[in-house]
Amino acid sequence: MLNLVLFGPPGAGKGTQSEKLINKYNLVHLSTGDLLRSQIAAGTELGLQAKSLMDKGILVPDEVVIGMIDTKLNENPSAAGFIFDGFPRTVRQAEALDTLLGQHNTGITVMVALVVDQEELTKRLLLRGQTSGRADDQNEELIRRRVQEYNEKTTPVASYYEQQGKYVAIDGIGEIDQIFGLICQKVEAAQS
Ligand code: B4P
Repeated sequence: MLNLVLFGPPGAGKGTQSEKLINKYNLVHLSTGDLLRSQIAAGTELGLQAKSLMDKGILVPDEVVIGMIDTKLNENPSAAGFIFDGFPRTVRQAEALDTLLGQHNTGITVMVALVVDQEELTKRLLLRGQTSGRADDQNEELIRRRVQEYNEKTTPVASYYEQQGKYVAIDGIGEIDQIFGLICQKVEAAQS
C-alpha cells in the first residue's frame, strides 16, 4: 500500500502533481481543499462555515477536516493507496491521520515537500485567480495571509514526519513534468 503526503505552501503544485500521481500509482486522491469546496458548492452548513474562513485565508478547524478524511478512508476500503493533498496542515491533523491509518493497519509511506519561494507562489496564485473563480486566489494580501498561516501552523508538520524518517523535500520550481519525475523517484525510493 502506498500512502503519500504531498506537502507545500499554497500554490506549490500539490493539486497539479496529485492529478498525475493518482494515474501513475492508481491512488485515491484526498484533497481537503477540494472536499471543502464541494461542501461550499452543495450549500451545506459545514460549507458555509468553511467558506467564511477560506475566504479570509484561515485554516478551517481540525475536527472538520479530520472528520472528512475519516469518512473518505472508510468509503474506500480496498484502495491501493491514498494521496493526501493539503492534509495534514497541522500537527494535530498529522497525529489524527496516523491514528486513522493505524485503524486500517497501514501508515504514511513518505511525505514529499515541494519547495517554492513566496514570489513564485504569489505569481502562480494570482494567475490562477484570473480564471479559477476562487476568492482566495484573487488578491496579494489574501495570498500573503495564507502563506503566513502555512508558516505558522503547517511547517511544524514537516518536523513531525522528519522525526519518523519519512520526510523528503524537492525543488518545486521548474517544468511540471520534471517535478513529477522527481516526486516519482522519491516515492519509489521510499517503497524499496
Ligand atoms: P487548497 O485547496 O489545499 O489550496 P492550495 O494550497 O492553494 O492548492 P494547491 O497548492 O494544491 O494549488 P496548486 O499548487 O496545484 O486549500 C484552500 C483552503 O482550504 C486553505 O487556505 C484552507 O482555508 C482550507 N483547507 C484546505 N485543507 C485544509 C486542512 N487540512 N486544514 C484546514 N484548512 C484547510 O496550483 C497553484 C497554481 O500553480 C495552479 O494554477 C497551477 O497551474 C500552477 N502550477 C503548479 N505547478 C506549477 C509549476 N511547476 N510551474 C508553474 N505553475 C505551476
